[in-house]
Amino acid sequence: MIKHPKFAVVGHPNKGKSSIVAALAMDDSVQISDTPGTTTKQRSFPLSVDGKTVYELFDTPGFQRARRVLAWLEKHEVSADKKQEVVRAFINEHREDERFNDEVQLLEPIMNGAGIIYVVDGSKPYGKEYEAEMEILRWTGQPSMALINHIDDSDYSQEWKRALEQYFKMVRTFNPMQTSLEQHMTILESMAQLKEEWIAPVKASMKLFEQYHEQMLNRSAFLITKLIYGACSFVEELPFDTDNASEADKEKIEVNYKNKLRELEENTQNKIEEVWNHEHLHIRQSNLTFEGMDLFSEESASVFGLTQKELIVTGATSGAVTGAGIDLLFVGHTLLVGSAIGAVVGGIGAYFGFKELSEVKVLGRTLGKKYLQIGPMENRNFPYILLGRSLYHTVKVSKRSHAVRDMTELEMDAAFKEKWLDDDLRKSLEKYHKIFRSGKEVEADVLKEYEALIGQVLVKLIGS
Ligand SMILES: Nc1nc2c(ncn2[C@@H]2O[C@H](COP(=O)(O)OP(=O)(O)OP(=O)(O)O)[C@@H](O)[C@H]2O)c(=O)[nH]1
Ligand SMILES: [Mg+2]
Repeated sequence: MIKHPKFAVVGHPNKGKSSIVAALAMDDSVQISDTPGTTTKQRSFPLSVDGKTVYELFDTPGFQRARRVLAWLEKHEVSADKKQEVVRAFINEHREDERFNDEVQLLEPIMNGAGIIYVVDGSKPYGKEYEAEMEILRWTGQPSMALINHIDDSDYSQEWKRALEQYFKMVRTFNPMQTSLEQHMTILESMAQLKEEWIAPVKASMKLFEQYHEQMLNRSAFLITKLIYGACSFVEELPFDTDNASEADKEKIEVNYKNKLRELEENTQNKIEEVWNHEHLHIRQSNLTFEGMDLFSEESASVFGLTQKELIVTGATSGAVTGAGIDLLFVGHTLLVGSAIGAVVGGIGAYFGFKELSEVKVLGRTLGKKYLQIGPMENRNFPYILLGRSLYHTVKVSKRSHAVRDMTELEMDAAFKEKWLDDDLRKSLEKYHKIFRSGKEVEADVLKEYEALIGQVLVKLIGS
């Protein structure tokens, strides 16, 4: 069996080496900080998929005394085939030497057979001081590539490329703060090219990755489907003892109902974060949230919900309103309020706002006990809002790199809806939302169909 490929991530201090290890090994335990010299020891981070190690990355300290080391090596004038031995001799002689701890640590995995990934910061100018580092790496004789990371916005990548290309046969740009399957695959592709023996195992790991990615997409689609169906069909009850339910009772059941839906959404978000391997977010008790943008807010409805016109058009698919009818509704730019449009479209009112999510009904039971009931969801916009939020959250989680350590809120992208929802899809979705809202038992096949639809949307948004 071929052993899995190993790569040592090396470079100057504080250039994002550990961030790259965290992103590529998908490991949150990698130490990252803006203090130079954070990593002081080499450490291996194997990446396993289904219990199989696909590759192993070594996080290493940055070069500290590159010129001194190079001077030491160069003192031993040898032919090219002996250079590796000189590097080995350097390691052996300086193992206990504090001054060269970092160089010994970073050279060791390389001399044990790891390929080299040399990391630079393309937002800082190139300088001659890096040449000693690259020269040392050349002495190791190991296959190598360079990755340009951009810690800030400035861009010196052209001068970096010119310099790096003299030392490395492959130079790529990589952003550890953002992950996508595509970026990961491109880097793996380059890694495979470093050494002939690595082509097969790296290709195999690419295959595994794609499968893994597909699994994560499918599981997310399943969870989102469960949420939309669960939330739309959910029914809340509240018993009351007096003859008539009080206003307070009615308010209470509405509050409970909304809270339950919020809770369903949050539970789903947590599960999706687990699917995408972000368990650490829970440990910190702060996951990716729509901070300040409640599920039942106007803002949420305007970013993720359907517009009035879309609602009407979607309603029209059930045959209630013709094209002419729609124009009539918009005469003089005066929009009819929700219930009025509802009346025209036929069927349920309350398209806008959240006061009318669902009617509160008073129901009786045997033995004279009465109770209030709210749900299933009557508001037609609600499933689109909840779905939009779920998709948005999933996209953000899937792109969130393991190198990102500070928690941020989801910043809003008002154009998000255009990226996934078109007329056809809306019509397809409406068919299912209608079933979900009906409160009737839904067959497993129907849920599977909806899940497939959501799966396609996720592929479009995240990539396959
Ligand atoms: N904005 C941004 N910050 C980055 C990027 N890459 C790294 N950083 C930040 O830069 C700092 C250094 O990153 P590390 O990954 O710890 O760097 P290192 O090269 O391992 O540093 P040492 O172990 O100290 O040599 C951290 O605060 C990172 O969050 C990037 O692409 N964008
Ligand atoms: Mg580090």
